[in-house]
Amino acid sequence: MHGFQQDYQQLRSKIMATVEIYTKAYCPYCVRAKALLEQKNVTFTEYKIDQEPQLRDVMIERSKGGFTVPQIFIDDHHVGGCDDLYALHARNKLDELLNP
Ligand SMILES: N[C@@H](CCC(=O)N[C@@H](CS)C(=O)NCC(=O)O)C(=O)O
Repeated sequence: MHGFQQDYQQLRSKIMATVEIYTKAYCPYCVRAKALLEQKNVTFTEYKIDQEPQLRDVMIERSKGGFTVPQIFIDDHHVGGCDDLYALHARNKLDELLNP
């Protein structure tokens, strides 16, 4: 990575929340959740539990039993699934979580 790109990423990671999403392929709810994050220009880490099955246990543990995908975390706070993400957005609460 070039110097300015690295500076940009470091600055961005200080400003923006850390967003993590557990997904699997052929999951319309995952596509929908990622579309909203992308629309908001959010950089996120995606854990593909079908490609790395051991991550499924981590997901269930972190989401206190949530076994459907997606499971979304913002700054380690468990948001829930796709519907929960859109519900936050509808209540204008998502931006404040994304830009703490
Ligand atoms: N209300 C949930 C629905 C999520 C859901 O039903 N996901 C499906 C895949 S698209 C799922 O995980 N089904 C159970 C499974 O595949 O084990 C949400 O908004 O995230």
